[in-house]
Amino acid sequence: PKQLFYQVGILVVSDSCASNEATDKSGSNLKSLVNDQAFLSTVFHDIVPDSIPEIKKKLIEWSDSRNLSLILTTGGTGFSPRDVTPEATKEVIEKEAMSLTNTILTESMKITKFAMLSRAISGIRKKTLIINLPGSKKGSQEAFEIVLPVLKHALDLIN
Ligand code: MTE
Ligand code: CU1
Repeated sequence: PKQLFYQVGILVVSDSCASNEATDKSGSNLKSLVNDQAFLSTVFHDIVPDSIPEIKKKLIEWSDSRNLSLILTTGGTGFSPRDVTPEATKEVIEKEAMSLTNTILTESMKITKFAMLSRAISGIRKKTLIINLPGSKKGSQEAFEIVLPVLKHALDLIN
C-alpha cells in the first residue's frame, strides 16, 4: 500500500554529541529540512557514538524492525581514527548506490575542496535507503539538498 509519506530516521554519529559534550546542530537541522518535504516525515532522531557495532545496531533496527524508508546519517565520514560511519554502513547495505555517493561528492566539490575528505557512501538494505552525510551542519545540509531532487523517485522505486 502506498504511504502518505516516507518515514525517515536521522542518525547523528558523534562521540561528543552522544556524551552530551556537544549539542547536535546537524541532526536538528536535517530534521527540519526533512519535515519541510511533503513526502517525508522524521520519525526517529537518535545519537550514537563513533562505534561500528552501535551504528550497525541502529541501522539494522531502523530498517528491519521499524521499516523506515530512509535513514540519513550525519558525521563520522572523515579521516580521523574514530570515523567509521562508512565502514558500518558498508556492513549493513545489500546494494551500493554508487551514483548517489558520487553525485554528492562531485557537487560538493563545487562548494568546497574539503568535500574530498568525506568517505561517505550510500546504499540500500531491503526497502531502506541509507545515505551518509558529513557531520557539519553546513555539509550535511548541502549533501542532503544535492540528493533531494531525486529522493522521492528513489524511494518510490525501493518501496
Ligand atoms: N561536503 C560539503 N558539501 N560541505 C562541507 O562543508 N565538509 C567536509 C566534507 N564534506 C563538507 C563536505 C569536511 S571539512 C570533512 S572533514 C568531511 O566532510 C568529513 O566530515 P565528517 O567527519 O564530519 O563526516
Ligand atoms: Cu573537515
